[in-house]
Amino acid sequence: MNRASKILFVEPPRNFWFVMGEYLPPPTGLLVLAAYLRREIPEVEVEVVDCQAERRDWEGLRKAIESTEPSVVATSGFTANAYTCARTAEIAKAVDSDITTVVGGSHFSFIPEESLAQFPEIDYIVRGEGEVTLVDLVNALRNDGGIGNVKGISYRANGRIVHNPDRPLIPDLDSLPFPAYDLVEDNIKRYHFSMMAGRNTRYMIMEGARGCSHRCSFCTQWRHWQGVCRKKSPKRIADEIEYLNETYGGVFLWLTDDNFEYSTRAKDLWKELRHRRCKESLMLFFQARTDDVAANADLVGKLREVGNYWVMLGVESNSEDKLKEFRKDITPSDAYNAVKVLNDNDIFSHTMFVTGTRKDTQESIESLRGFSLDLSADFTIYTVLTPFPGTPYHETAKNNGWIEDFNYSNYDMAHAIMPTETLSKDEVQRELYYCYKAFYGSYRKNISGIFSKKKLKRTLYRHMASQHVLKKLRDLI
Ligand code: B12
Ligand code: SF4
Repeated sequence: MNRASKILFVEPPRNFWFVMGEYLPPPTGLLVLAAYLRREIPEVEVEVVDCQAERRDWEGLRKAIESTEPSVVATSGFTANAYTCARTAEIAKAVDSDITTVVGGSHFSFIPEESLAQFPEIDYIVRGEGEVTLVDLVNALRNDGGIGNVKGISYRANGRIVHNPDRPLIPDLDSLPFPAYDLVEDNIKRYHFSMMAGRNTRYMIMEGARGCSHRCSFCTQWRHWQGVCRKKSPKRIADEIEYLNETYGGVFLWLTDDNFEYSTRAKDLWKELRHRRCKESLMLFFQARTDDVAANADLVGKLREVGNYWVMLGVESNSEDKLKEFRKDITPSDAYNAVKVLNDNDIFSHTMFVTGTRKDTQESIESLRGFSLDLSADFTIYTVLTPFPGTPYHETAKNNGWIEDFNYSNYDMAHAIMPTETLSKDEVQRELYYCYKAFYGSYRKNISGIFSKKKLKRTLYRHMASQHVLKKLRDLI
């Protein structure tokens, strides 16, 4: 068989992030890659197996690979999912050692050397942006030569690990095809985010941009996209929203943009969406910075008119010093103003906090808890500072010997990985539980949440009450 005549994209069996309850996301990265590959090399067969949606365990995946008979198996993962990618490759090789295995995503991109040394079952790592590199790699495999010229890959050759030069970014994201949702058509009805939108509301994820112009010390995203922020045009975003809504019934649409930037895009996106019928049924989710939301109340209100019901804000800390340490370039007062803008516009306000920084003490985390309650957001997620490979923070933590847990499956921001100067790793874990307990353990707050006027808030509090999230967090101590 040709060395790359049939590509099987695999979403492996994975654990869900219990903090967010039960949900089933579409394998967006794989669908984006599949669409591009299919357009550029139409003669190559492309299939997707989504083990999550099809309820396949590892044995189920083995059977799927056996029956599909692919020449290439490709999968994707971030740090917490890295081992599931390696296991996928291992199963592919066990089915047929001639299958070429390819992985990508933010984790492998940053530590290709370590990953190829640790996982002999992985043949190629695609670093950074995947579309053009995958096409070049598949072409090289089909031609049985030219691997050395494929930019952006790492692999083994002649007993050593080789890293080809980086690949330049695609200049215009509008040039990408729509994600290949048709390849998972049978699964589409299963994608949901029941904690928020309910089980029957179709959940889809779409990209409006790649990268971020900021440089936060704990974040992998800006480096993954080479420090550059590229945006799709508002027209393209609206077309894609409309397509997902009208062709596949997508309602709860999660924009992957790490920093939506109302200041630069909201007005034009509103203009694009306001005359489209789909706006009536949409539930758009954006991630944004507090300074941007606080400074653009009018634009936030406009996007609410076209379906922007939920905004997640990276508040991170109540301490000016910590915000400086994170290189976040925001102030605690931006958080108050941003949450107020969202609440005033009847948008579900979701705040994110980081605990467990080096200087954190019991008192400082107590004060962060107080601040987070005072903000009056609808929903709050507390995380522990996690030294993701690829972040500046990882370098510092590694060089100083702060990392106590090297099991990447625990890098989900709910497991403590490091102690602080004054708190042990276990105490950091306990403090995290106290944060959630303060927010979700109050009887009065829960009752008002369960009967809130905001549908999203009602669903969330019912979920929190029924899913025993607090108990699961306590079990981590
Ligand atoms: C949607 C999303 C979620 C959703 C669904 C995730 C899912 N599908 O399972 C939810 C809310 C459930 C979620 C949860 C979590 N998430 Co999340 N999530 C995202 C988000 C916003 C979008 C992912 C996406 O679809 N991107 C679009 C695709 C196209 O981009 P991509 O995957 O990077 O793929 C491109 C390249 O990387 C490359 N590539 C990637 N894979 C492959 C594979 C091959 C074969 C090839 C050739 C190329 C390639 O090519 C692609 C196209 O160029 C990202 C941030 C982001 N902007 O990407 C965070 C992100 C992936 N999440 C992150 C984290 C930490 C988490 C959580 C652990 C905790 C948390 N606080 O959110 C949980 C854990 C969930 C779990 N246990 O699985 C981090 C990961 C950091 C890291 N290095 O590990 C990210 C990067 C956010 C961030 N700012 O740091 N997440
Ligand atoms: S945390 Fe947010 S603002 Fe900071 S670099 Fe990452 S995506 Fe950008």
